[in-house]
Amino acid sequence: MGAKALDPLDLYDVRSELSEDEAMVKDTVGRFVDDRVIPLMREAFEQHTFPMELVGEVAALGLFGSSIDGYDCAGLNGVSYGLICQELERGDSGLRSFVSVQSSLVMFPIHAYGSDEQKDRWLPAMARGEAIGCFGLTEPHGGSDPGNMKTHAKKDGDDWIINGAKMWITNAPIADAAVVWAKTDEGVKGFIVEKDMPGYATQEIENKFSLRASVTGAQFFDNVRVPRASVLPGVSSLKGPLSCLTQARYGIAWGVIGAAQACLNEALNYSQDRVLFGKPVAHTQAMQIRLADMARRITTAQLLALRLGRLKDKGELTPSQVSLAKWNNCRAALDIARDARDILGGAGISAEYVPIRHMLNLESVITYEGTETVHQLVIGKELTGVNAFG
Ligand code: TGC
Ligand code: FAD
Repeated sequence: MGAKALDPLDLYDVRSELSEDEAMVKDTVGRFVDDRVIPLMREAFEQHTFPMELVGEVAALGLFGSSIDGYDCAGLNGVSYGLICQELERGDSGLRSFVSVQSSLVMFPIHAYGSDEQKDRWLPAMARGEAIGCFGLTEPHGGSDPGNMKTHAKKDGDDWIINGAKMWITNAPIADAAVVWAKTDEGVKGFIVEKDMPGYATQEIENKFSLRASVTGAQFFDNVRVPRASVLPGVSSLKGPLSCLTQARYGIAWGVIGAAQACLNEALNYSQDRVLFGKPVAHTQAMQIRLADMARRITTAQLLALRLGRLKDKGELTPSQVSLAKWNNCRAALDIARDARDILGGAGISAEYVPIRHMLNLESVITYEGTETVHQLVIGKELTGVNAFG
C-alpha cells in the first residue's frame, strides 16, 4: 500500500483530532477568509485602513465573544476560538487582532468582572458588532511593566475621575467603549469609558509599517468623570488586566499558525514554479531543507496549540503555559514569514505575494501581548521560582 499523501500545511493531521463541531467552525471561517477576507486585505494594508465592511459579517458568523454562553454569543469551546483565530490570521493579523480585542480583551472582562447591567448593555451589542470595544492598558513610558501605570482614578462622590494616557491601543479611535485600567486607592480597577465622555480623547497612530490593516491609537484622560455604574465591580488588582491577556495570548498562539501556513503555502508554490539553473528551485536540496524546516515549525506550533486548547477546555490552563505557546508560535511564524519572503527573492518584497505583509504584521504580534523577553522571563520564573523582572 502506498503512503498516504499528507497535507503540507498539516503534516500530523491535527485536523483529525478535532470534533465535528470544531472542524465545522474551522471550515466555515476558512471559507469566509478565502472568499471575503483575502481579496480585501492587500488593499486595506496598502491603504492603512481596517475594512469595516467585514464587521457585520464577522458578527453574523458568531465570531465576537465566541466563548461566552448567552448574551447572543456562540458559546463555543476554547479550541474553536483558537481555530477562529488561526483562520482569520491566515487572512491578516489585523482582522484577528480586531476579533481578539473585542472578544478576549473587552467582552471577556465585562463578562468575568462586570455587573449584570454592564453585561446586558454591552455584550449583546458587541456580539452583533454594533458596539466596538478597545482595551487600554499600555502606557507611553513602558508597556512591559503595567504594574507601573501612571493612569489613576480618584473617587468623587459616586463617580470616579480618571487622569492619564494610554498608548498603542488597538481600535481606540473607532471604539464606542474602552475598558481602561487605572490605579486607585483600592487597587487597579477597570473602567468602561464611553467615546463621548467629556475629557476623553483619542489620536490615531499614523504611518505604521506593521498591522496596517488595523487601527491603533493613543488615549488621553483629562478629568474624565465615570459613574460608579461603569466600574467593573469584580476585580481590584493587576490580576484583572493580566487575566484578559491570558485569553488574548491564547488566541494569538493559534492565530500566528495561520499566518505561517499562508507563508509556507506561498513559498511552496513559488519555489515549484521558479526555474533556476535548469530546474525548479524546489528541487534543490537547499530549498527542500528550508521548506521542511518551515513545516517542522508549523507542526510543532499546531500540536502545542491543540494541547493548550484541550487544557483550556478542561479548565487546567496556566498563564505560564500560554506564555510558552505565545513565545514559541510567534517566533516560529515570524521566522517562517521572513524565510518565505527571502525564498521569493525580489518578488518577496512585493505586496502581490503574502509573505512581506505577514512578516511586517508579525513584528507587532511578537511584541504585543507581552514581548518575547517577557514570556521567556515568565518561563524562567516558572523553572527557577525566581522573579527576574525588575
Ligand atoms: P505579578 O506580580 O507577576 O502578577 C500580579 C498578579 O497577576 C497574576 N498574574 C496573572 N493572572 C492571569 N494571567 C496572567 N498572565 C498573569 N500574570 C500574572 C499574578 O498571579 C498576581 O496575582 P496575585 O493574586 O498574586 O496578585 O505582576 P508583575 O507586575 O511582576 O508582572 C509580570 C509580567 C511582566 C509578566 C506582566 O506585567 C506582563 O505580562 N507584562 C506584559 C504586559 C503585556 O503583555 N501587555 C499587553 C497589553 S494588551 C495588548 O498588547 C493588546 S494587543 C491586542 C491585539 O491587537 O491583538
Ligand atoms: P517596552 O516595555 O518599553 O519594552 C522595550 C524592550 O525592552 C522590549 O524589547 C522588551 O522585551 C524589553 N524588556 C522589557 N522588560 C525587560 C526585562 N525585564 N529585561 C530585559 N528586557 C526587557 N496595548 C494595550 O494595552 N492594548 C492594545 O490594544 C494594544 N494594541 C497594540 C497594537 C500594536 C500594533 C502594538 C505594536 C502594540 C499594542 N499594544 C497594546 C501595546 C503592547 O502591548 C506593547 O507594545 C508591549 O507590551 C511592549 O511594551 P512597549 O512597547 O512599551 O515596550
